[in-house]
Amino acid sequence: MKNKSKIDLKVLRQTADNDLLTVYPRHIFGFKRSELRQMKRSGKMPRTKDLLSEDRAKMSVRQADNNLKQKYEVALKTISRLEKERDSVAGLKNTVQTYSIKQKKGTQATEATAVWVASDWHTDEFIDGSTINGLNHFTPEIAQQRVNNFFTSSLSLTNMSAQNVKIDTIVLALLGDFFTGHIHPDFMEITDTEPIHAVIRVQNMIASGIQYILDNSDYNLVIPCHSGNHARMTEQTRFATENGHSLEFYMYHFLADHFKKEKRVKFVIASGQMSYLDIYNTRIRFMHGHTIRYGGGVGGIYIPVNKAIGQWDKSCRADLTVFGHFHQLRDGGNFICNGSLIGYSSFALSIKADYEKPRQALFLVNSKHGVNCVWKVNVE
Ligand SMILES: [Mn+2]
Repeated sequence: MKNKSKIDLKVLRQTADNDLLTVYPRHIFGFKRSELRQMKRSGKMPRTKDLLSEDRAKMSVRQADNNLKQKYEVALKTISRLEKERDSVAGLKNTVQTYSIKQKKGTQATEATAVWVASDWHTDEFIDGSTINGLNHFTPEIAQQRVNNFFTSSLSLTNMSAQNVKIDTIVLALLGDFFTGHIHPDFMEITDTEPIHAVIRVQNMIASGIQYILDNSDYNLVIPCHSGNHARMTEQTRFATENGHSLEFYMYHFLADHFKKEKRVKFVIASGQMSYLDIYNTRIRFMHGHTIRYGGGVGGIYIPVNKAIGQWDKSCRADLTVFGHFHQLRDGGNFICNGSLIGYSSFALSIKADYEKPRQALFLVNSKHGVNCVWKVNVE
């Protein structure tokens, strides 16, 4: 197709039906002069419009060729990229290597003490599920069952831990509010009996639980005791003389007397609102917790608790403060707040506590690693 560019399209259009040899005899569309003469002689001279459509068809084929070529280049690049990706994935496959971890068979190089935290049982109280959206239901019979669950589950967890670390002693922290009592007139309507009967009943539950531990294990028992705010016989909380008005303080002395001949049991009945116990290198402060002021602020008990601990640490520092009262199990690092056995109640609702199932805390104090293994013992 030589010299095609020299064709004047304007002229071609004018002579579309004429003999091309007349117009451009020498170089029309690349035909040789002799060929043109031959075509003229044989009467097969191509007409301009036929030649144009033939050319357009060729151009369209060429365009299609170009498109195909572009697609092919893109396809080649895609294949190349995918091959690189495949190679890098194949490379990764060979990078995973394992090393061998040797099984540790309880070397007993360290030892631990299990701390069971018992508080906020409220064993004489009724909870009508319909008053708290069906979230909990509680009767003195259910209380008895949950107390039994507390002792059996806690012993199972302690035995399980003792498979890997030497455990000789259980600290059973009795932190108060084992019954609701009648400190406010409306509590008379939600309890099944009077405070004296309630305290005798729960005293027997605790004594039975201690006896269960003695009968089913070889652990020694250290039992720190604190009164809750519900055990008082006064209308208002008394601070310096609280124990003198507390039915729980009285109960602890009866319990200590009951087990006085048992060498494996040691009661530590606090004279004040808090007591300290050193377990290895960890100093623990026990208390009921009602002297911590919490009004349901955003962020929960953490801020008021840390504020109180900061003040108490100025006079007598502790590594860990353990208390109940707030019916919500929290491990705050420097404190452990116990859950409740009664579970979600109108009290929890009124202090805006998060909903949680009835549970009690159990943790280990390790001779080398300090406080670890903070369990939530489900008592339901
Ligand atoms: Mn309380």
